Amino acid sequence: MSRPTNLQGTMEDLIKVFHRYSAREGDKYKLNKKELKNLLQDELSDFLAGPSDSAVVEKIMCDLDENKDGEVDFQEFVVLVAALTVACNEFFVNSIRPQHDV
Ligand SMILES: [Ca+2]
Ligand SMILES: [Ca+2]
Repeated sequence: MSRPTNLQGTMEDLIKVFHRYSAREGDKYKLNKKELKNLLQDELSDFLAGPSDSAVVEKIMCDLDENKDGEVDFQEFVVLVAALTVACNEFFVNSIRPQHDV
């Protein structure tokens, strides 16, 4: 089987990464606070300021936990990924097209 297109591959990777962390404790399909912290630390430390700070993790957890069950499921997790991707894109667009004075 050939390697899927880049975007498909990226989506598969995203799912794999989520499950690598979510399966560690408790509910296999949800991230508890510790699992979320590990994921942020290991995977997103360049994007997020102070992922090892428990107050930061607490805030992210709170923001993401849409249904307030105290854990982050995949659907809630992709919201974070989407938000970070948008932020990255803005940075990228701004860096290749510098803003002109108005
Ligand atoms: Ca879990
Ligand atoms: Ca939740």
